[in-house]
Amino acid sequence: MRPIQALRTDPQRRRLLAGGIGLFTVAGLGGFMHPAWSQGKKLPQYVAWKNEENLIVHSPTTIETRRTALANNLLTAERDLYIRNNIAPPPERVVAEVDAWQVAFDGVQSPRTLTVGELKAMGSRDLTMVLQCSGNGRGYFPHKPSGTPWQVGAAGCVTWTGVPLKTVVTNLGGAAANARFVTGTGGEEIPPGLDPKTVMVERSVPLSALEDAMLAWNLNGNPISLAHGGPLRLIIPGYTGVNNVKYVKRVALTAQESEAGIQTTRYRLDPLGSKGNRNNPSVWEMDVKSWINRPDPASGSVAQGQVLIEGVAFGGMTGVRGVEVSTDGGKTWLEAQLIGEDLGRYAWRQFVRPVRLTPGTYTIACRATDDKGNVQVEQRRENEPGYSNSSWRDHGLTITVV
Ligand SMILES: Nc1nc2c(c(=O)[nH]1)N[C@H]1C(S)=C(S)[C@@H](COP(=O)(O)O)O[C@H]1N2
Ligand SMILES: [Mo]
Repeated sequence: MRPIQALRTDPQRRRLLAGGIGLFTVAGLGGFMHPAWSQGKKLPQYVAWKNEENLIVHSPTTIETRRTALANNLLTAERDLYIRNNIAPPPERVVAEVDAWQVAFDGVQSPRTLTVGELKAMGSRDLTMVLQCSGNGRGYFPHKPSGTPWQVGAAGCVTWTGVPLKTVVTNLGGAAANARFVTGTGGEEIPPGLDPKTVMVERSVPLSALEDAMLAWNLNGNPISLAHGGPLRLIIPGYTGVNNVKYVKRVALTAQESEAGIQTTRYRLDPLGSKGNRNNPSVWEMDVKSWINRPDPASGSVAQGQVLIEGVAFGGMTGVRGVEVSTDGGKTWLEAQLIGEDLGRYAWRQFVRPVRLTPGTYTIACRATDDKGNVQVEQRRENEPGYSNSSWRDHGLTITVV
């Protein structure tokens, strides 16, 4: 009934996994990389259960989903979902005992620690949303920022099951009077000898995010794998990937933002050529964005005649109202049709537009409009680390029709 789960608890896989975790070694502030990693394209062993043919392995801790895999399904299977880890995750055994995982709650009237078992008793709901790395689309920045050159596949659309954070906060007497942020702390062990602030994954988001935030134990109906943040993940719908803290061990409603480097100097929209600075805007809410998944130029040329242009579109904090498609690099636009189920405002929609194409070279593009009427931007917002690229021009594709 749950083939993925069966695979996950397979003893052989566990052994492989133990070997895989050993791959993580410290590489300074940049994160964790296998020193001898070359673009081997092989899945690292801790995620050997993933669908290799649907993935692009940039490094053992940065794995991207192929366009074609995103095109095939509305929801992204966990086996196809991208991976981005900053430091080595907690030991695999923590996902064998989901209900025993503990989370400390602070910045509430009655601070206390609760187990996942106790959280499950508070109720649950499903929420479908786009999970997208802040750096998705970084590969299109001409200044070649440091960091993974993701194109479109550092993103997926998945369903989480968990308890609304608001319910937990209410059960703990409500927010502390001075609360302005929701701060989540990842459960990774900090390697000895390192300053925790430089490596810990602790993110703060504005308190308004409490409205739809949740603490999730299931992904697409199964317990979340360790790779994706099991036993428990803090979900901040509409916010970029980094704000969705995996293996969350502490949730605090705080007066100040976290002092962790991942909050203060990283994930900031720093001007080109400048260093990370806490006075620059933090990467939080996602903008309206869309891209084409098919035709995929990586799959070769396209046969003349009717061509279906397919893709996905999402609004970030709202749903999408429509998508337009261009076959002439954005000079003229055609209305596309939204297809498939509407799984709520945080989910993406698939779209399709049939066009007739004769042999030649075409620049195809798409641009979405969200429910509030915001149109996807034409130009990227330049920033040194290469975050938040929603530019429809950058996401255009050149296809050859024969
Ligand atoms: N605890 C913890 N949470 C984390 C991270 C991490 O390294 N540790 N990476 C963040 C980043 S940058 C992204 S894009 C997403 C990736 O989620 P995924 O690997 O499940 O796709 O998790 C976020 N949450
Ligand atoms: Mo990310």
